[in-house]
Amino acid sequence: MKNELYNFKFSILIILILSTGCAEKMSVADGNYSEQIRLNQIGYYPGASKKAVIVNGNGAMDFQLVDAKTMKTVFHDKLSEEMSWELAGEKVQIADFSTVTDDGEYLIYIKSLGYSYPFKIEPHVLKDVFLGSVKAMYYQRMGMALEEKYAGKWHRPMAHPDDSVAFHSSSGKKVGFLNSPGGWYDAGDYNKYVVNGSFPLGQFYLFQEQYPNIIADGELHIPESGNGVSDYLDELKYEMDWLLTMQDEDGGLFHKLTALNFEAMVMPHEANSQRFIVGKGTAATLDFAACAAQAFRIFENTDAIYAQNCLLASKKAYAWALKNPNVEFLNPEGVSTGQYGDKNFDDEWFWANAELFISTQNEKYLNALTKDPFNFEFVPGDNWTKFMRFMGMFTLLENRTGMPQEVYESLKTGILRTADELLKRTQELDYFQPLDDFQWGSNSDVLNAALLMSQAYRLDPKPDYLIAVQHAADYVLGNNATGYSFITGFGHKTPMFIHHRQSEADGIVEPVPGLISGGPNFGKQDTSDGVVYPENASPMQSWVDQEPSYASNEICLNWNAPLTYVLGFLEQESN
Ligand code: 9MR
Repeated sequence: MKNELYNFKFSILIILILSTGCAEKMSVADGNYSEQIRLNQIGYYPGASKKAVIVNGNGAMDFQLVDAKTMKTVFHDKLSEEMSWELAGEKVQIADFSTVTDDGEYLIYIKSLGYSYPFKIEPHVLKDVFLGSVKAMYYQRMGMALEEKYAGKWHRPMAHPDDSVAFHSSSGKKVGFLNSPGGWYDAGDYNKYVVNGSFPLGQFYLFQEQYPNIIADGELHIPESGNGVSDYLDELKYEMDWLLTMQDEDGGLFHKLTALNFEAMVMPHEANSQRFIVGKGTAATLDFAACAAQAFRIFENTDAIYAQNCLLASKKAYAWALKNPNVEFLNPEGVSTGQYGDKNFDDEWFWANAELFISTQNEKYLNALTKDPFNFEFVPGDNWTKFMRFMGMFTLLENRTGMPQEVYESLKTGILRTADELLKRTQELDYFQPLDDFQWGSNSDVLNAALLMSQAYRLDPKPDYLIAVQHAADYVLGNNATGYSFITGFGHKTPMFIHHRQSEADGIVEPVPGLISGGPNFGKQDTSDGVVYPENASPMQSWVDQEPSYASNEICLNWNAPLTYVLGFLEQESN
């Protein structure tokens, strides 16, 4: 990578020395790119819609597309008229180079601004970042050492064995310990939460169900590589194995395994506060029931016994929820880590009923999920409380066996309607993103909206849906009001100071790669902890690359999962 970059810069330098003096061109050789040209910093599929956003172009009228090898202009066109974009507080113009389809590496050049970052046009252009988004889950593993041969410079010692975790009184147990090893760290913190283990795992499963075994055995380079099973399944099983341990004998799920308070910004093996099994509730139990029913279908072909165990566990959880339909989780006194709370369990019931119906074909689940009108409203923010309703719908639409035609039709109509609303937004909004409300984890809302539109594309392959999903990927990869590609290690300007304990404490300059930052958050809840955002930051710019910014620059499982889906979907549908 570094060599490539060096060669690239060197060849530009030679060409520029040979050409007559041009100050802007020299600046590329210095790695001095214009941050006012916003685009997908990785690149575009040949057939994709390709639009860069030019911020404050100083009256610029046109742009050139320059071949990075020859530095010759291969395409030029007019910029769009200047528009005012309120959400970003910017004046912008669009450079549309969709008609360029030849493979290559390019830069955009605008006389008054200089060069954009170089980017590619080629098939499978997002494959590496797609793989990186899954490998990131390996880097989140606990309960095992990350060996250098798999983790490279981010290797680290064994930490958090979680083999005898004390029960907190909120769990309903008074004595004993739970053996609950493994799984992924939720985010920048070292705790694990059943709600936010099941939900992202469900999103990862959705991709596997729709595009099976896209990642081959060996492709992620993880300890299980070479066992004859897709590395994707191996990685997901690491989290599933842990989730199964969080089920109590009566079927209910403990809410989380956590220290009482968030640890200091230290390495995992230095975060040694006592951990507890905390709480037990309906949301965690139903989310687990849904995810474990999905796991039955996902592992059926590779490990039938494991698959059956997952289904049994799912039914047992569902039975507990029937008897305990309203057990809300609230952090007990003395516990201040993530709450992942929810009062309304309709979405969780819907998801569990849908997955159990498809996995068992038992009509009682179908009857339960059709008793209330379907709700198709897409609402951003705290998506671990509500997006799982859509997950249930996607599963129903994907697996039609046994489903009454009218149920199918009504789901299809509803999803397409919501997708059309989101699509309309992408055609109107600042960076072609489907979202104008930027809450905690807004990047995942952008990606979940894209995931929904990708389901619409599977139901009705209108090119506009694919374009909108592509634009959501462009958004998180750099075509946004911050000018950052939000995925660590992928792009030219990426977050270097994510709120992630290992990345902060490991002494390595680059953060752990493949993790998506939460993104702009107009709530800026961390200002009370001293985080300073740019003065008068617009909603889309309420993001800072600062380690203390847990409200804008943390990473999280349920943010990476839709990233993986969207990138994987594009890899499958755009090539
Ligand atoms: O993603 C969660 C966000 O929607 C909430 O507004 C926020 C505050 O409750 O919590 C976020 O989840 C955090 C979790 O509680 C603990 N691990 C890190 C998560 C990401 O910030």
